[in-house]
Amino acid sequence: MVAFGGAFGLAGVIVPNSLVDAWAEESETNSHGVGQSEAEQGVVGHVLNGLSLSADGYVLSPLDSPRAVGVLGEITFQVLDELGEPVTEFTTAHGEDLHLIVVRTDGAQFHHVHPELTESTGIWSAPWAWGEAGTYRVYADFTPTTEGASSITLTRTVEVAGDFAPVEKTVRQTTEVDGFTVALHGDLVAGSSNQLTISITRDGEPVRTLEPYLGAFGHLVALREGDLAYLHVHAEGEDPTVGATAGPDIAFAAEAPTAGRYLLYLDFQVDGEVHTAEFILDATHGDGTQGNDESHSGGH
Ligand SMILES: [Cu+2]
Repeated sequence: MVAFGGAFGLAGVIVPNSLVDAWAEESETNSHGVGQSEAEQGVVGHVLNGLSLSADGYVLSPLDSPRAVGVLGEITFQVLDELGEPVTEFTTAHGEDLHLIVVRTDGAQFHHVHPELTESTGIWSAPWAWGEAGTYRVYADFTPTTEGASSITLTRTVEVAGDFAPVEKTVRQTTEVDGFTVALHGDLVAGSSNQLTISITRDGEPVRTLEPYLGAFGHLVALREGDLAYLHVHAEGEDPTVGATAGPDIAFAAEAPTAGRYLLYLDFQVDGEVHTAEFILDATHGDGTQGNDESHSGGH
């Protein structure tokens, strides 16, 4: 079973009604992985995304960004090919040629932005200021123009000088953001696809005016605590048409590669504004036992 960012394997195991759509960024628009079996990938178990600065011959260059907290500047980088040449053409996926996710390693300070490409140089840039010190993981999520290419997620670490107090990562299934209450129902289970439903209310009233954002009513990024492996899940159902609205519930099919703790970030749009709701969830073992229980650490 391929899951958790099996960007190439996913399409090959798509089941009717696209349950496994989960965990693979852009699987519906880039379902080119057909025929590439796990065996061909030479991988036993899950293929995880967002753990390396290189993949499939592509390399994420070092990033340049403001040197200190609170300084407004730019974050810039290139995607390089195997010859070290900057890549200047990409396949648009979910409305953008490249999605940049930035998060501190404690899960705080999450950002999802869309930098601009200077085609003559292959340099991506976005206005940037670090809000707090700490160690950050930056993920560049893109799809090459190569025939049959699947999306790729490359990552690097950036250190921002200064003191910081890591936030505590306790399970959080309901969260408040910008006046919205966002509740997540359902369980993450290792090795099997499960439905997660997210319900959005404002002042106690269900929100029925969710708007499509980048081609879906909701984008869910999940990071595995411990290595911050990356996955990107899109809301289930038909791709929304322009002008369509949805809510208060959005459903996702999700499968965790292992038991343990996951950090989840939902991007949703209401009245033209994008909001990000953060959750922390423990995935259970397939047999229903808790994943993050310390008492298990020596037991398996
Ligand atoms: Cu994006």
